[in-house]
Amino acid sequence: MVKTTVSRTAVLGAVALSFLAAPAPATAAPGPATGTRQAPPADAASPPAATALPAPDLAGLRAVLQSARRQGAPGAMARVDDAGAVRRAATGVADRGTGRAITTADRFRIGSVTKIFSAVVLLQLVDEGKLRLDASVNRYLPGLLPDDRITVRHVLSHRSGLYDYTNDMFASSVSGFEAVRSKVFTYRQLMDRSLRRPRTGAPGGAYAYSNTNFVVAGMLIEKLTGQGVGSAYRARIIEPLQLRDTFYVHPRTAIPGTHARGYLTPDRAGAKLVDATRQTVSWAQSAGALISTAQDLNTFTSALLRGELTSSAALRQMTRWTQVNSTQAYGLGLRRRDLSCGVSVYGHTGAVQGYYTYAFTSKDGRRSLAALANTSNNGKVLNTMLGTLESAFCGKRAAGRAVAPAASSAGAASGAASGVRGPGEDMAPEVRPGLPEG
Ligand code: REY
Repeated sequence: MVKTTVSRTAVLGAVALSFLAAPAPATAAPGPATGTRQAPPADAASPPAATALPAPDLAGLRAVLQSARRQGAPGAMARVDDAGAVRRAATGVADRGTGRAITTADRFRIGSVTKIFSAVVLLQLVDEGKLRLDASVNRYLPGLLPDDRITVRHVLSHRSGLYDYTNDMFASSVSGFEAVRSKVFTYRQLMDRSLRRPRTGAPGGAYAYSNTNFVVAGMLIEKLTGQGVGSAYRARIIEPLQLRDTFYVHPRTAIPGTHARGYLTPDRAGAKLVDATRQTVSWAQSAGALISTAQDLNTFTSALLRGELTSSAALRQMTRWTQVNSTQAYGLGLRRRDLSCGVSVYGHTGAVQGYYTYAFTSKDGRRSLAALANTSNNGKVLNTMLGTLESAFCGKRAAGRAVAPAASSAGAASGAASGVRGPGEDMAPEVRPGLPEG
């Protein structure tokens, strides 16, 4: 791909320069006590080996998307980029008003997939010698956190113990959303909402997903680059990779260009979906406010795992894992999911009102999947969409598993036997979706 070749050269040039300027990579800190697994870094200098993965199962992928629709998503789509070959699947509508069919070219809100972008910027700053992963956050942002022991690494791996303010904000999904959809928050205001609550754990302790951590990440980016996060994403990731459909428009509320509208599922069973498309996403910002497309997300996750965005030392730091549960681990702004066929994939999920996103790539970055359902607050749909990963990376070996309907509670829905887990640790406990009746 010309696009990737050109940008890759440019990015590698920048990485090489930053290495020359600042040869000291992050010092290796002891990992968390439980279940770390080191993934070898992708070596940016040598071409990746051919992917030895089962062929993607397009029929299985379509079945997953149709299942998500039956469970309440107005539309669902997925795109697989596999070493230059593209596979697309889509069903349902992008817009319930006009009835326009959803396509894999539609833009959408990617929610917490944004966290990978924030982490990449910070790891680039580590490469440049401007940030140390094991330094106290307060060293860079004096007085911000109530505990000097909280490090940059703790924040990026969700082991800071900082309370997730979205627990309170979205305890009630629709009224919580309506209360913030037009609001513009400063990072300080979001931090205050977290810090007025007790911390959930000791610095460096257990993994506990919290958006607050990536508000801190945004503040670090602003402090160290002198730019807003949108400018930093653009200069360091969007332009080098030529991501033409990726935007940080905060605090503007419209998604530019052709996009899928997003529909929030109310907590009350049977209530009408709420069109949540227009919002500032100010409650998330560097934790979740980017807009993108499936193609751009595949380019991005692939480039990251191929070592094109950071040094290999930095990627090694991003892929030092804290085990989350039997099928998931978290690195630095990056999630690893272990699929039913034994393949591990690397990326993130996203959940902002109206949009569920999955964006993952293989270890060598040669096969990537991005999938969207244009609804949220629907545990069945979130769980079902996990099946897109199974179809994309396990192929027919995942047959019969991916479309299994969610069974019981949100935390462990339907997965135990198949190795597919339901929505569990991807978001703060109080804002995890319930499984609607029926
Ligand atoms: C926010 C609530 C979940 C979503 C969250 N999102 O932490 C981050 C992410 C940015 O992408 C909302 N849920 C929904 C509720 C539940 O309101 N009461 O599902 O639209 O992980």
